Amino acid sequence: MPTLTDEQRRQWAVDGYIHLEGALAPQEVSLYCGLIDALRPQAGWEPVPGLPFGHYGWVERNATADDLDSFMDRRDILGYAEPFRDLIDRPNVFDPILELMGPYIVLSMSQAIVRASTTEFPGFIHTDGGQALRQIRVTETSRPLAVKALYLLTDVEGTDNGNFTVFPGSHLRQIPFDSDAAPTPHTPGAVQLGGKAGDCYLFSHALWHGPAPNRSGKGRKTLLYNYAQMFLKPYDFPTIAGAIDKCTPRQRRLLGDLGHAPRLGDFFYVPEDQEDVIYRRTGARQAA
Ligand SMILES: O=C(O)CCC(=O)C(=O)O
Repeated sequence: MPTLTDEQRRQWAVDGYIHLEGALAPQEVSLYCGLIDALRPQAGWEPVPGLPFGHYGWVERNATADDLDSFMDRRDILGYAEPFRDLIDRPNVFDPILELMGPYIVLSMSQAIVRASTTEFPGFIHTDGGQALRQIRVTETSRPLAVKALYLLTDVEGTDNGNFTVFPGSHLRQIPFDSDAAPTPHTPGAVQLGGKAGDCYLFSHALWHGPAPNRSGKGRKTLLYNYAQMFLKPYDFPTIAGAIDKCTPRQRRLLGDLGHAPRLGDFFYVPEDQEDVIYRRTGARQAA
């Protein structure tokens, strides 16, 4: 059953993203904000000084654990609480993802970010997937290689308030990235999106995007889940193994449990029950 409207399909093809309003109910927004706050005193993967850009190290406790509006970037969050696992395949967001990507996918990354209100951070525009994927785009009629779901947990209006910023259409047209003209949240063509806590943005890995500066006076909280075609390597690994026992068969499959001991051919040709498991068809093997 198609879940996307014609307008959403158009927005995906032309702009490279879809804005899903009200994906989470207000009480869920409160729940997830509390769970993000509760991550700070717990050990986990975060950016640490000394590591190359974009790399994460294991930290025992967030240094700013007591200031809940300060910056935090925690990766690999599925092991911390069941509600984080619920978002792996939450139907009102996952069904559109399935419609866009098809059934041969994995969840490659989970993340919680708090963008602090500060005059220091200028924003950061990029594509997803690092140096290699930055140079790879697919056509309007192709399935995406990777799609991210960004759950907004803080109301954002105006500009430079931690807005999720996009360059509509840039998933199809390259933007120079290795020069002094690298895009910023204020480069012509940038659109600083507004949204309500509970909204979700789905966007292509190839879309130039990122956070605007945040001068709002409050931290802006988000959750991010990245989905990729199966042959692409997941970005997260450690607690996926710890969390997997508590997951449903479909969630386990999305985390890379193919239902058999590892063998060559995995993540290349899919298991015979892949579509049954992913579409949750009656009779799908429960052991997956
Ligand atoms: O924090 C944001 O608004 C965007 C995060 C982002 O750019 C990303 O997850 O790739």
